[in-house]
Amino acid sequence: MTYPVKNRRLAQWVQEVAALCQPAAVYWCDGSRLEYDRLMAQMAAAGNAIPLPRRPNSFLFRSDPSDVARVEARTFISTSSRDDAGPTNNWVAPDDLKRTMLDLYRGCMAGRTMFVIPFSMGPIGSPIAKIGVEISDSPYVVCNMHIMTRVGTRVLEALGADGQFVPCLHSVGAALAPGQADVSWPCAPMAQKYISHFPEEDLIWSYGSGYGGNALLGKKCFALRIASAMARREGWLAEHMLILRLTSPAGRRYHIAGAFPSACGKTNLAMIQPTLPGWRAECIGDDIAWMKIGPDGRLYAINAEAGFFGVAPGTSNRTNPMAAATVRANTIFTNCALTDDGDVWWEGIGSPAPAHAVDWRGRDWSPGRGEPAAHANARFTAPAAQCPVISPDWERPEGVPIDIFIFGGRRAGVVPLATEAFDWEHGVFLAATASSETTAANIGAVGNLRRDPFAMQPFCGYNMADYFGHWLAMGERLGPHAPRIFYVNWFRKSADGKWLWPGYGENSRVLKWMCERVDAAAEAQATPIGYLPAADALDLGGFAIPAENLTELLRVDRQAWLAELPDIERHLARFGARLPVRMSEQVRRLRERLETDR
Ligand code: SAT
Ligand code: MN
Repeated sequence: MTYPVKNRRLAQWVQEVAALCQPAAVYWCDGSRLEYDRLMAQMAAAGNAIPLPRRPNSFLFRSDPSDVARVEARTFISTSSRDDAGPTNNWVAPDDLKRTMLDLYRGCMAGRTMFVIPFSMGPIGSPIAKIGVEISDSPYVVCNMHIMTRVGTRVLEALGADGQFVPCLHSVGAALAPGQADVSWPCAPMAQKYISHFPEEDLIWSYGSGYGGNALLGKKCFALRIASAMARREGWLAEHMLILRLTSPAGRRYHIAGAFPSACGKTNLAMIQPTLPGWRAECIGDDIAWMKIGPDGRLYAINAEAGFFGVAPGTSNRTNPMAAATVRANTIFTNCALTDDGDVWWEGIGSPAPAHAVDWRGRDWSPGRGEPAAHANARFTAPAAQCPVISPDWERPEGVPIDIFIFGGRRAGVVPLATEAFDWEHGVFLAATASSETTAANIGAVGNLRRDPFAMQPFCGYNMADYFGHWLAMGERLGPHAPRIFYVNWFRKSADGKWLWPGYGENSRVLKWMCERVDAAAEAQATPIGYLPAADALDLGGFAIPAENLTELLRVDRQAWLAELPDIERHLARFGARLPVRMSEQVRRLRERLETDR
């Protein structure tokens, strides 16, 4: 077989994978609209893509009920030494993992087409972008990759004869015997799913799942797990962050990068509509930021992706009107409910539940059923360019200069609305000890409190102790150009379980305070956990929030923080001697401030 590609390594890899997986055909994706339409038409003809007449060129898919989210328990960082993967990652030795997976891959594409998907993470030709090639036997994956990344011939041209790419092998793990009918969402049983990363050779092998980050390998697997390891080697940052530009009434621009765990509001914040008069926000990215130090010494960020893979439930004209507008056309919906008039519906979409719908499993549904109609991790895949507030600079090859980092998570108690780090090192500590209640973005229990350092716990491709060290080193390189670091919690609740802060557009009040802190124009008070907004430093103009809510939101509960310390210490102790001493020193100082400070 010969292939239409100059890159010898790519041609050889494709040949090897075809020999291993034994597909019925090999198809090279050109990334064209025609290709997308043809694949969608084929999936619609097979009954797997449901056209949505009310949203032009949009389709609904239903996954297998066992394949609805990322599977952290089946995700592996395979380095020669276990310690290099660290305590936060599942580890299997590369030779063993490869042996197991080669057995699974053997003949696994029988009866299916093997798609070769050349893609770029970041604008093609950007000095921060990188190229990957995904091989997949799922046409659903191809169409999603068309939206989420830049796919096709242009990428092969940029790759050239000897350019570097990250090989990303994916199979749903469901070979078809001759004459065997296909199911609508092929996948393998849980025990056979493997989402494997080999950071020492920049290689990704995924088997058995067709859903989201398990299967769209440019996203979490490449742009975070493999890229974080590359970034450490090469001196840059690959982070689980949204990027947004905020412009003040005076026309001053601030660029903000924010890290929050999956399903904690990154997409909403990325598309924020500020309620403060005169403030404007533009979206640059909602999930993954790649950042390099520019010639002027500042940190420049690009959005590694080209689309949004956002959580549908809770997305409405009220909570995120810009996302609602983004998904009006050219969108793939997965695991949403279908209404009788042929539109999608989900809990929190802003319209009343229909009297009848078909739920995400394809069953008749009515409001009294006691089960949600859409899966909690139902998603939309939509082109970023369709977002009404996408920044005109969102594809700027050199990126945008970051002024502010925000970290955070979902915490019903203890953690105040906003905290500013004392300095970079303290900021790295705040991020390293970030905590959040778990969400439906991973298969597992929901609502459990866990430490999610930098919102990267499921996404760091190496030992997180070394990752903290890398952040400390980046701070030293950035020096006076280092962005300010803040920690927020939009999710604090009252004793009777009500949200204390309305969130969404009102978060602009907190963002404004951060911008003013950058310009030394807002007051803060030093507390044992960091700087908090001074009593009157938040702009509350035109905003009726009960005074007691604000008091609680900005309260540092010393006893509750002292009670957190053992968990923080346990969390950091997991890293043993590899933990940078500056981090253990930070806990010691926090304890000291909490115990002695009045
Ligand atoms: O990893 S996914 O892309 O499936 C979603 C997420 O966790 O953010
Ligand atoms: Mn994410």
